[in-house]
Amino acid sequence: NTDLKGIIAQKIPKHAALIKQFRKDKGKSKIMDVELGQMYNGMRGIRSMVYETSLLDPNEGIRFRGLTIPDCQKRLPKAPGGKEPLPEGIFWLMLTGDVPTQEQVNWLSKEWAKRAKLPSHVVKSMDTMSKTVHPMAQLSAAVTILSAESKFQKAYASGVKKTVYWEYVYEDCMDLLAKLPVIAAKIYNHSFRSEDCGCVEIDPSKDWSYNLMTMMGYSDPQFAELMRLYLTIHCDHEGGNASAHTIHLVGSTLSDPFISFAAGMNALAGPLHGLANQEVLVWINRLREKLGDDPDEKRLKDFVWKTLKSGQVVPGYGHAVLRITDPRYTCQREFAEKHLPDDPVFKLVSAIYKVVPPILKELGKVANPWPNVDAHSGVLLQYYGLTQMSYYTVLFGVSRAMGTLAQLVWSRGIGFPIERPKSLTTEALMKQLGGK
Ligand code: CMX
Repeated sequence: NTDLKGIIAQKIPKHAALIKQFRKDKGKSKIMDVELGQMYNGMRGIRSMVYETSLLDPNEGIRFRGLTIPDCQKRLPKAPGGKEPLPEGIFWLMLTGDVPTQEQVNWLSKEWAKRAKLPSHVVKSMDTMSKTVHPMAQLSAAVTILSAESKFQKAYASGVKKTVYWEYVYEDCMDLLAKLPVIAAKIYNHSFRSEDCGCVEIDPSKDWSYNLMTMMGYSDPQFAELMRLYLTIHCDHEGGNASAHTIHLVGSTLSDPFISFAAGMNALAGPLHGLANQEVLVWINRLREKLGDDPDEKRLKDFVWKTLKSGQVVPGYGHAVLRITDPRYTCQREFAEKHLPDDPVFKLVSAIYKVVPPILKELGKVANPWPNVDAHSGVLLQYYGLTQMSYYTVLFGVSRAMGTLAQLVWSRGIGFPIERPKSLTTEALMKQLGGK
């Protein structure tokens, strides 16, 4: 069955009814106590959101609808002759909760190809944007103006009932997902390719990742495999991270999916979040300039300490939730071991992996000394020739669309209200707790 909308049309009311009953039975149950320290610490660890597409365990990593990354690598459909999962599969999984068949995934590739064309006003705006605009800002701007096409926005204005909001949100999300590779490729070509290639044509017989790669001017089938893996593993990381949470929050105001997603991209563009993948390569390149490709351990340690003493973070290390090496790091490392074991930058990344965690532990304040996803993605991209570091977060964003937009469909389907947590002033807190 490839009627994706029909499948979720059956599932949404069942889940909404389940939640209704659950709230009736347990609505007053206490989930946790919130400590004052948590309020001043970026709300870290406060359980306050419902987000259905994925769940992050500090000591195990991410699960997408119950499946780990190795599960997804094993169980999700592949491209012909390929070994890595197709991102279409993880989107289907997150949206429906079911592992898709090859037929369902092939249908999705075709469906996205069908919806991929950009309206001419978006093309024109993108083509005239200054090349000095950061690729993430270009992404945010392009998606924002794409909101002129929003079916949800028009349906809302025409007064449709709340119970069918999700149907229009679904259409917008599918349109946006279909167009994102074209937007991403246009940003790449506009910013970094000397010729005005205008070559952003989708091949409807190919998958989403392959099309993105070819529209950017690449053709290595192994790079297509990397793209599939990359776009699969960056897709979602439960709901509280800055980009997912922003999309969830803005979506809850009934802003359309385009501007909701663009808002999340502005959050992803921060160096403590998605931009860390750019920062990692910038940092590694600086290290290579200073120490060469094969520095001994002592010089490497000195370089890390110098970074820390100058008040900077070591990019790609640490996490707000995880307390282990990120499984997204591990699977990229496995990809590198298989396909580029002798690459000097990969060897350097491995050497860094040995020296950084003990140093961060020694620092005493870092909750998680282990690498996150961003510590490994840049080295793989540069190996295949994608050396333009300021572009890396765009690929992260294209992938992050899948989880966050699948959730957006569910959020409107379930009828989640506008998000509005309570804030307090320090004065009010002191009054309550008796501090000075
Ligand atoms: N290098 C140096 N110091 C670090 C550090 C790192 N990699 N990770 C954390 N710390 C520091 C924090 O800056 C903080 O210091 P102060 O108290 O002086 O401000 C202290 O350790 C405690 O922070 P934490 O509880 O361990 O971490 P947070 O939950 O506050 O922040 C994160 C998490 C990811 C922002 C942080 O680890 C960091 O800045 N890492 C480097 C940037 C990075 O890789 N970001 C990408 C994360 C993944 C993603 O979202 O894409």
